[in-house]
Amino acid sequence: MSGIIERYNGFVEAYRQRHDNRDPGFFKFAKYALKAFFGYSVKTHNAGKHIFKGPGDSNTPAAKGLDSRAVTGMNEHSICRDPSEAPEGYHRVGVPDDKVSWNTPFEDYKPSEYTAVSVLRQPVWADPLKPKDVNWKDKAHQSHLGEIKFDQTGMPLNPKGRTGTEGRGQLGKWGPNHAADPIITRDGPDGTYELLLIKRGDNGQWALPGGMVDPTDASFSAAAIRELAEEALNSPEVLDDDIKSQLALLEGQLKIKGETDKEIEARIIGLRNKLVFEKLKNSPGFQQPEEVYKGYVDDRRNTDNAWMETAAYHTHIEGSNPYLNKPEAGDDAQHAQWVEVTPELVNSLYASHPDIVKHVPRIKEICA
Ligand code: RP5
Repeated sequence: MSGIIERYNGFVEAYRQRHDNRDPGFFKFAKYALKAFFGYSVKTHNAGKHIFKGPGDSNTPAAKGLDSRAVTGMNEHSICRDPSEAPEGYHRVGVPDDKVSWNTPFEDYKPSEYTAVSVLRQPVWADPLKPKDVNWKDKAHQSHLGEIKFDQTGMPLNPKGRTGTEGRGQLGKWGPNHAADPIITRDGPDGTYELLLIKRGDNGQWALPGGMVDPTDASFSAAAIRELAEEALNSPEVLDDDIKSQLALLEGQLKIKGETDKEIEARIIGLRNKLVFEKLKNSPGFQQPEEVYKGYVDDRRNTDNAWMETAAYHTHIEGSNPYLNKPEAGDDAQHAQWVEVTPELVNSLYASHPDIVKHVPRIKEICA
């Protein structure tokens, strides 16, 4: 069994390296091909389409019904405007606080355009190259914040306003990109309160062990539990005899069929995660996790046309849950562990996670 686990970890590392590896040659080719065949410019931008002349102009978002959702508290929309927070490949132009709202004219606004090569290659999780080819009625493209607004060229508009970057950045979908986040707490020693966290593989920040919703997830809460299993429950200790024997059986069958090591690893990971998820969702506290937040995430990957939204679910672990005793990182997380809740810790969490976890009354109280 340890062989399976070692190969599994090796597969994850190899996947991570492949995923991070940008290909400038391909990017250059894609840029010219897209422009030649679709008239779609990757690097240039059409500043004119974002020039809104004023409240009386029939092309202004206000005139088209973009409501006060766009005028928001700046703390909800500051990380995704901050050039120093931007992931590799993003070049954000400055958006002053008083020019964030699409309702405010910003004649000189020239956002830089960026869509990652990994997205332009159109993997299964990414949308078509142009927003007009998206099925805006499908479930995956509905926003927790209500109706999505578009500019006059058909580009979806970030409901919290300008970010200094247009395109999709690293996000696969135009408009909302849905995630689900589990908030798992337990009582620690000496009256302390603990939160199960991961250290993110991309920027090393502590974060909730959440991730993107898959089309196969039955619900947002199921997605949150699946992500918890994938990102934080990779200790061999969570593999009970039943799971071990099912994995060994699958490995044997695949070997007899002559599958490659790579294929075997991928299938073992898939089955392992599925079995841990099934057991976890039937364990105490996980049948009906409490939804504490549904909305926008101020994520450093957001752009004017693609942004993160999440639904977060709280479960407090009473006593011992064998799956959660010894967290161990998996998927794209570097590290997983129970961490004592302190105001400093909470305020240092990734993206909007500080605000999201404060929806748990005890965490809010500790941070007050
Ligand atoms: C955040 O990014 C969400 O709240 C969620 O925690 C996470 C999902 O993105 P990946 O971890 O899959 O990159 O915005």
